[in-house]
Amino acid sequence: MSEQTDLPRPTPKQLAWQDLEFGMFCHFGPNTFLDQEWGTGEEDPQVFNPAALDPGQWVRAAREVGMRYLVFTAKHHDGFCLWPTDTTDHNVKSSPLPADRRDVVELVAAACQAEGIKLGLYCSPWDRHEPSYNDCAAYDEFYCCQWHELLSRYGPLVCVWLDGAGSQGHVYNWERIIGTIREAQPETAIFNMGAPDYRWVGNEDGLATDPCWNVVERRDFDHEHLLPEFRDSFPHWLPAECDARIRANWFWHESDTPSLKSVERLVDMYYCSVGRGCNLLLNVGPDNRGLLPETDVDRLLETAAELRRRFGRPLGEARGPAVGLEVRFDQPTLVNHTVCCEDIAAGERVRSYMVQVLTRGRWEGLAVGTAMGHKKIDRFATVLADAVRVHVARADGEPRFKSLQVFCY
Ligand code: FUL
Repeated sequence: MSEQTDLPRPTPKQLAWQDLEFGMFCHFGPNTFLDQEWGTGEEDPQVFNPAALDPGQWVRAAREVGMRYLVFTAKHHDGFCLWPTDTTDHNVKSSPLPADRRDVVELVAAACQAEGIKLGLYCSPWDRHEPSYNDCAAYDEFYCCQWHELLSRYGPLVCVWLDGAGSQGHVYNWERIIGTIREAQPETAIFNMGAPDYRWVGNEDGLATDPCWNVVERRDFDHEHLLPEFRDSFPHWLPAECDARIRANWFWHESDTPSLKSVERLVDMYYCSVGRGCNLLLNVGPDNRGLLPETDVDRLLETAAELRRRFGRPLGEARGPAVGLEVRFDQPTLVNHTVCCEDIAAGERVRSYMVQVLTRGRWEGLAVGTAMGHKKIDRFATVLADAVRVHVARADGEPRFKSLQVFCY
């Protein structure tokens, strides 16, 4: 294995975003009150009337289940703005909410600040209400003004979510839009469009492929371009986020409570996203009261309890950066999970590895993998081990580890 220094590396902003790992997505707006997912833009702002609106309840739930960021739909495709924007009348000022409760983005930002959760905002490029949408240059101006307001009024945003849906055929001046965002908040991480800092994983089911490499061939792809097969020479660091729904839909619907995913399904989703080195952004839609449904909060708490049961306390831990990380036990110990983390600040170097256990005097392989990256969870049949180690079979340069943790549940 030769030392190599020209591998793509994450920027500090990307590293910080990857460390967030798990976040809550909240889709909320007129759709919540109309039993629909994609508003036409014709909705009467009077329908937006959450009588018990309390973003503090959303954010507390996020914190209690170990989420570290929350992405909120400041504007969805229907063009209705959940902050008192100066760019259009189609906003919360025209809703029945009392004057001091109208700036929903402000309420969410304050709740995040109080609970120590990072805030991200979604503001849909595709806008079905705004008449200037048909004039690309005029709409660029309008859309940049919206981002300018969002980035200057609500404190630091950890990310901005640029959704590609619905924009087919529309030409955006991405250079200008991205420039506006970067000028207002250079530290915010941009999702997927224009010149992104992180990318969409390619489905809405919380499933990353295994492997899901952090490096890609091009940064300028959008959700229509699937990634080609990985090559060592790929030049760009662009980690992936798995966005997924706790129910069948993004917005709350009275009728879709039965679609609430089981703890088993949500835990599995965690393995297939965070456990494959990606972030998981799990949507929980506030209901028409303006609260997360109790059923959904309970399901989240049960899921978090199960994750804590599995990963709360390692039986043993070895810290990097040495090659050949190894955990030794004082006495034979039952194990069935490992969590390996590369020190990705130095790039993604591991190309192939094996998890081995020392059992009755012999090293045996129990799991093999290719990408390790930010975090890799491997599970295997329970075995009695005297030691557990990671053997790197192939790497680009000297691998640098952060940690190897061993678990059993
Ligand atoms: C999609 C949108 O069309 C959905 O409504 C939702 O916002 C999801 C996160 O992204 O592209």
